[in-house]
Amino acid sequence: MNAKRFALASLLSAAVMALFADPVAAQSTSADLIGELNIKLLYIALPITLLVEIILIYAVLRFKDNDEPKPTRENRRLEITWTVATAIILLFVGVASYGVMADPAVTFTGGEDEIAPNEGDVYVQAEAYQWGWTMTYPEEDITAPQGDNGPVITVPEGQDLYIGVTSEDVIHGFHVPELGLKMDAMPSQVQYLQTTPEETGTYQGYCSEYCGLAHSQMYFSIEVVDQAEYDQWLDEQTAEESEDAADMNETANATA
Ligand SMILES: [Cu+2]
Repeated sequence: MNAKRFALASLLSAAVMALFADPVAAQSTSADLIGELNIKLLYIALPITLLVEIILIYAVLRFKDNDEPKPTRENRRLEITWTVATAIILLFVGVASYGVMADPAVTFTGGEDEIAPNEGDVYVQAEAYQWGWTMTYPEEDITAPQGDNGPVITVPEGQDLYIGVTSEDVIHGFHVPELGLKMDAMPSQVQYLQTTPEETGTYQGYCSEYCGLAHSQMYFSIEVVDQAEYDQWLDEQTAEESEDAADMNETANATA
């Protein structure tokens, strides 16, 4: 392979990689941050990979028939260059990663009073058990209905969403890959997630911590709808809950 062809092949593979790394439309602020960081790191890693591979292949082709290899000579300038270059790259990776990890949309460290502080914010409590999820809206006093694949959390687009994740028994994991959400569900401890869904749709959720026999069946989903649809859904749920309560009262009265 001549140098021209090699350069062309390198460029082509770089283009293909960039194509695959092209971010899909951001579904939430959390997924946004994580996706952007991924791309930034890829742009650093790509040229380094190409440079190393080119030097390696060049060295193999150029010196493969060399019968009298000479020992490497010390080159202080080269050593200083690669030490400084590595330090700069690591510093960039560290600063960029810290910026994302310190963002509340990735790591929420706020206290109780910072949970859903604004009007329109939604707070959902996700309680895991062996083997399923109980999803409740403590402020509205409703429980998320069951869908075909576990409970369905309905939330409005463009509003801050807070999720308190906890467990009844063993350690589980709350994971919605497309929304960039992941949090361990620990018994007797509530840990919070914060995000803003930016795209309507249905997002599949999983248990991400192996927790026993039916671990693989611990599905749930998050349904992101527009505000009007959410308000309507909320009204329906509230009406249903009070109907259920009335039914229960009637049954209790009838048996009394
Ligand atoms: Cu589980």
